[in-house]
Amino acid sequence: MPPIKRTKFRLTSEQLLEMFYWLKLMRAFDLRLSTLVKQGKVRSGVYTGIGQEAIIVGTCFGLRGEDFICPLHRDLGSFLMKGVDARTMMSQMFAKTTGLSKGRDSALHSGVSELGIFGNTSMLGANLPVAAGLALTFKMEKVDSVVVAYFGEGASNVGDFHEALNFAGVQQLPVIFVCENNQYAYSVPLEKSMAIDDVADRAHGYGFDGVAINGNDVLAVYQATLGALARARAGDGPTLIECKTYRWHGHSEHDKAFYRTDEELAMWKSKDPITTFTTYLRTRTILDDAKAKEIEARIKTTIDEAVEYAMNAPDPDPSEAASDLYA
Ligand SMILES: Cc1ncc(C[n+]2csc(CCOP(=O)(O)OP(=O)(O)O)c2C)c(N)n1
Repeated sequence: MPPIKRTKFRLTSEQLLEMFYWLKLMRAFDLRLSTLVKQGKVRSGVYTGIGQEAIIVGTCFGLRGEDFICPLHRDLGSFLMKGVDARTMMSQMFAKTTGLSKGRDSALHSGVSELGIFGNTSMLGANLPVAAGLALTFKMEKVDSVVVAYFGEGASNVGDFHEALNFAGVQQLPVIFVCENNQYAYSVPLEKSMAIDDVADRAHGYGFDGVAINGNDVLAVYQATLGALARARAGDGPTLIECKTYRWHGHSEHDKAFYRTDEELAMWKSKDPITTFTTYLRTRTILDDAKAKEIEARIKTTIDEAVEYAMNAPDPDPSEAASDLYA
């Protein structure tokens, strides 16, 4: 299997600003949710991806509508990028009828097949064989769509992960396995759950390439994804992209994360993917104060409206609890 190529790409200023917009929107969405949890206004468990935004933006930016994503608990931003309206997403978090699962589910397990979003289940790693199955469908139907499946480094220690990678490697499936390596699986640090440094190395055991990259660099993530997408669309099989990153908040909003040091958090905050990308844009004069203000105002309006909409939306009616069930 040839190693993944360093794909050349050129993005226009508008596209780079669009990436900036998504990064900032995701951060703002998660930060607002975090506040709403503290105010006791959100009914769902909230697992923010603050600090990890570059992974979602870099992997989703080059996707087509027909491509599928299999997001995780921390990946609410991927729903937004795939086309879910912020009001619907916020309603989902408030368990309202206007949410994706109409208030009958915790926030994390919804999907939208028309938008190419496959709903995750609680079992870590269990989304990966499903992603491989989805990719098998694409292969059998001879379409060049791709599946992007997200997982944490913790999930890469469960059997489902290994079965999915093995099957994808044997069948040469159009799937990209994206590891969001944020250093901790709940309170368990990497070195207590893995005897190797890079999750990416695990792909080699299944006959395809794995790359470990800086997950806080949105352009590096985008570049690696482009290479993996090209390979998958050409019928050359899967790729594992391990994105090294860090989650700024606890595992969920109720976790104070006492198992890590302030120094460690400060070190990773100094590698903030948004600050880094902002500097990149400003030094190239793609972003200035006026543009930044305009984007921030647009995001604030979007989030304010989404919260307002969700809070005022109707609660689900108990009589409808069993509708839309398969069995
Ligand atoms: C099979 C399984 N074991 C344990 C859990 C409980 N659990 C939920 S999230 C989590 C930590 C996940 O860590 P990781 O896979 O690295 O993803 P992260 O939360 O860091 O993004 C655990 C242990 C679960 N949901 N499924």
